[in-house]
Amino acid sequence: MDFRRLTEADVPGYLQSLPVMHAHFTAFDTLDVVEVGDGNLNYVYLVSNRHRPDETVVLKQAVPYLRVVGESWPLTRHRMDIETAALRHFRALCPQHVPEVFHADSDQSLVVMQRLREHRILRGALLDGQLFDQVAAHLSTFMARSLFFGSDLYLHPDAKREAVKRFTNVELCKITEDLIFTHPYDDSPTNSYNEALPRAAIDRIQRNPRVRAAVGELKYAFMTRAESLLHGDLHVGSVMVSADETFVIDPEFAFYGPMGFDVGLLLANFFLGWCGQGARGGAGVAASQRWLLDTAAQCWEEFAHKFAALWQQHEQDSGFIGRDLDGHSRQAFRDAFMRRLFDDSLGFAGCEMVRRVLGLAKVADIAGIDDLHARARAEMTALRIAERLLLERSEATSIHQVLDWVRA
Ligand code: SR1
Ligand code: MG
Repeated sequence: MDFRRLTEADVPGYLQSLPVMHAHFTAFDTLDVVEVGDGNLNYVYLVSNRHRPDETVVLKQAVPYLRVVGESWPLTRHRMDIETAALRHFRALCPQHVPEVFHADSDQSLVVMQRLREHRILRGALLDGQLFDQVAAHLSTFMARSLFFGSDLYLHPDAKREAVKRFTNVELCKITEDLIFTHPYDDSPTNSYNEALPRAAIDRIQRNPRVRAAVGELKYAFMTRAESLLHGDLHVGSVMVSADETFVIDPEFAFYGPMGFDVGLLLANFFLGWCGQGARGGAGVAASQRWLLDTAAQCWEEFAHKFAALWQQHEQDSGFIGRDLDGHSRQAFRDAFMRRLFDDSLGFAGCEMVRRVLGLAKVADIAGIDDLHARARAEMTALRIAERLLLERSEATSIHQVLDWVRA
């Protein structure tokens, strides 16, 4: 069937035409549909039976252009096939942290999935001052399992190469290459700057040869190092939370890339939240900022621990380096690997922080600050932290040292 963008009015009829939806809804003429897509790419409909609120799903549809820009930025709808495949893949690895897919329609570039009724987008919840005990434990599990089981440390090389092919995500990787690694470092027309942000602060990043070299190195790693299947956009807007549960959503940017990219984006978003909270001030700021840094540290430490544990547990099966002649070579390889992963994560965190200040897609934590001078203070702090992450990452001996850089 030819592609057609569904409107709110079309959704009940579309769902009724799907046999699988009859197990979810007892009626289709009492469905309420609300479009809530506040993301940059797609349309997202929340559907619920007004007489039975527990009968509810989410329908997400890709359009052949970038929604945030409009039809002048065409984009194939292939991203929805990637997103559906990634949701299914991650769900199989972490059913407690990824929503279930009920139906996928490649022709219409849409997916119908589990609605997380009790959950909120983590970024918004944090901005409202909510704090969550389990987030680091849950996200570190998600990252450890997704990054380990997608990698050559676990998969047979043939299966890994097939997976790299399957998850080749040409257009969305290009968006990331441009928006994260290229445009923020030049006066690109896609950039936008807070008018109160001093030009010197922008130049300090854009005209710094060492920063540009560091970012070049990270961009090259992003483009060439197919280590594992990444979520590809793992910021706090891609996480939904309740008091007890954490779900990772929106993996349309999934592709085979360097593991530190996922870890780094997540760390960066906690740091950006810290910068924003500091500039906003007000009651509860100290607790929120403490939570953000504790959560960042816990995410890294628990991730590293869980990832290494999975590796050890599966080492006999994969025999990645063959015989361990002196009894230490496997551990030596693992230690060097984890060190590099930490280094990469910090570098990618730096790139994410720069692009959220200078580039096209901002974060509400900072861009939502109405007082432009207060916003500029947050932006300058973020750029200062980012510069350090980019230039000094290989000198950091622990995540706690990095937190000192954030607080400095
Ligand atoms: C134009 S797309 C901008 C950003 O939105 C997504 O969430 C990704 O972060 C992308 O870079
Ligand atoms: Mg998204």
